[in-house]
Amino acid sequence: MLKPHLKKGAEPERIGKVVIGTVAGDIHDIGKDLVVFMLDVNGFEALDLGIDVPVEKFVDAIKASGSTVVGLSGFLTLAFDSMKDTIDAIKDAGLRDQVKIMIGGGQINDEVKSYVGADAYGRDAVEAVKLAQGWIGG
Ligand code: B12
Repeated sequence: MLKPHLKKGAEPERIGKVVIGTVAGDIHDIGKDLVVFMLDVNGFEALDLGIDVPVEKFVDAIKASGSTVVGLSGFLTLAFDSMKDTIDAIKDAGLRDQVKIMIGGGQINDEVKSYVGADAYGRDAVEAVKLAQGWIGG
């Protein structure tokens, strides 16, 4: 009974929340998990939605958490369109102005960033942390 409370009390204050997941149709999560780990140890609350994440799940998580940063991961070329669909759904939900969106994964580059309409592309987990710090602080 006491332990959860003690643990909660010992939790350091989090800098901000980042909703993150591997986009629909893609199950690669090794790279994403490294990003989640690095965000976590650098003081962010990473809300990990897992793999093959449907667009509505991203939208719902942003609404529920009030998160201001979103991370989309994908390793397949088909992930480009899933990322675009996800960002379009975020726009359609009227949430695009309240979030910064970073993307990353094996085949991702700046050209893909422009195609999908993200704010930034991060090459690795360290860059993901730097992007989140630039947008949220910390
Ligand atoms: C491991 C792997 C798998 C594993 C995945 C295990 C897992 N739990 O993730 C398994 C065996 C399951 C797998 C399955 C498949 N795979 Co695979 N897989 C790979 C492989 C070998 C490595 C990918 C990887 O995890 N790298 C390790 C991480 C650490 O790499 P990293 O890029 O350095 O990660 C950093 C960045 O990407 C960045 N990052 C990642 N996410 C994010 C997010 C944000 C927001 C930011 C900022 C940064 C960021 O930070 C990470 C950490 O520093 C690649 C080939 C390759 N060499 O890349 C193929 C590869 C990605 N797979 C491929 C394919 C085709 C498949 C399958 C479709 C195969 C099949 N026919 O079934 C299926 C996928 C099914 C599906 N629906 O997703 C192709 C994709 C080709 C393409 N053009 O689409 C590749 C490129 C292999 C190839 N050359 O053909 N795969």
